Amino acid sequence: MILHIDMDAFFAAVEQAANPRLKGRPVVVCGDPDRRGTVATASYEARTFGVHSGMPTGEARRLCPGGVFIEGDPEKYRSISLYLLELYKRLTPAVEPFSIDEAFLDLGGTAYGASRTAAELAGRTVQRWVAERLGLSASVGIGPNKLIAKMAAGVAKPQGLTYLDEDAFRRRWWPLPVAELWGIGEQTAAALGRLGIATVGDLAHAPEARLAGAFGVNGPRLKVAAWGEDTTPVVPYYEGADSKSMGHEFTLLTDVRERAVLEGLVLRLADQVARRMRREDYRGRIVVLKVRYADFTTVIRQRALAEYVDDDRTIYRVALRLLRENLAPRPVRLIGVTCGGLERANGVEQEGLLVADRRARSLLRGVDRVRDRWGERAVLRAGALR
Ligand code: TTP
Ligand code: MG
Repeated sequence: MILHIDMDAFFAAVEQAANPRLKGRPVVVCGDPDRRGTVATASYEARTFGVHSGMPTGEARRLCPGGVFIEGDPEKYRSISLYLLELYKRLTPAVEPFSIDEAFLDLGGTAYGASRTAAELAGRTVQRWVAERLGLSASVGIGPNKLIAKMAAGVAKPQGLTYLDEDAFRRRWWPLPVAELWGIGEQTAAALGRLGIATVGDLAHAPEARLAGAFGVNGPRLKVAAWGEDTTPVVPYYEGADSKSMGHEFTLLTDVRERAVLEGLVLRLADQVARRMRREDYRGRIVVLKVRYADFTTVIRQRALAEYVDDDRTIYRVALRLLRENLAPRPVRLIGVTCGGLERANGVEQEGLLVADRRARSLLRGVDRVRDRWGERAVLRAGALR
């Protein structure tokens, strides 16, 4: 029994809780309200005017001239996010932070995991705590795995509490466009459309070989998701630090706030970590990003993967996402990438790889050979040169 908790209109709700005069009013939280920038989030009152995350602030002002525009305060939202995790830990130690306002809880092994009723009680309890202590509202999804719990949380927002089993998941999503499935972006949806796969149900019944031909190893995985199946575990945030891990970090000569530079560094660090894992014959499934700001506050964020990896691209992609989700617009003095949850690869290449992956593997082997012979800097990805 997995719970997914997603705060409603998080940044805007925090502002409304802090200032009662904003309750019930359209509130728009953005970067700098006077300059060009985008909307971080809008209260549900502002959403009725069509305002949404990612929209240019100027457009939001036109749609909602009576709105209250507030400059966001990331430090404040992060500290509330940490407080929320502490609340969740009262239900189970197995709490995996997923984003600034989302977390997965594994209720297995607690009394709350015993039945649907018990899990719903846990969900309502969290909602009550969040309301009483912070004046915020949360939506809760409950399901047999992370995928279903995550998607259930979005069913009835705000203040929703939704339980779905696999059958209910299929009944609800099979008629809907594939883009509604968690993890399917615009490009994947378009590529599926070209294969004649329009709905989640189409995807569930698509021939595996066709999907593999178009998407490599990810093809069959998409199909599994369409059935509401997901075996990725909830990884408590304290794990990964304890289990074996390999990481590299880099202290900058001068404090840096340019994203492109930081992203280039993340690529280089991911490359170093992956290279060392291959050399020492390890694979890992937890990617950890560490950022230390010029004022020495340090942020550590991690994400668990569905499978064990040892390639720089996967580690980079995950670390980059963590960076983009968590980086505050402040100068950075140190950045680090670690891969945790390591296990021995035992020299075995991953099985069942399709053509695209086999080519990527042989590229990696080639790079490793060049470096063994000519040194670590003999070949680099272009992005790491920034
Ligand atoms: P979300 O959970 O996606 O959105 P939300 O909590 O505001 O609203 P909902 O009720 O639909 O869950 O994101 C959480 C916070 O992350 C959000 O309050 C602001 C921030 N955010 C951005 O800064 N930019 C973005 O593009 C998005 C999507 C979110
Ligand atoms: Mg939210």
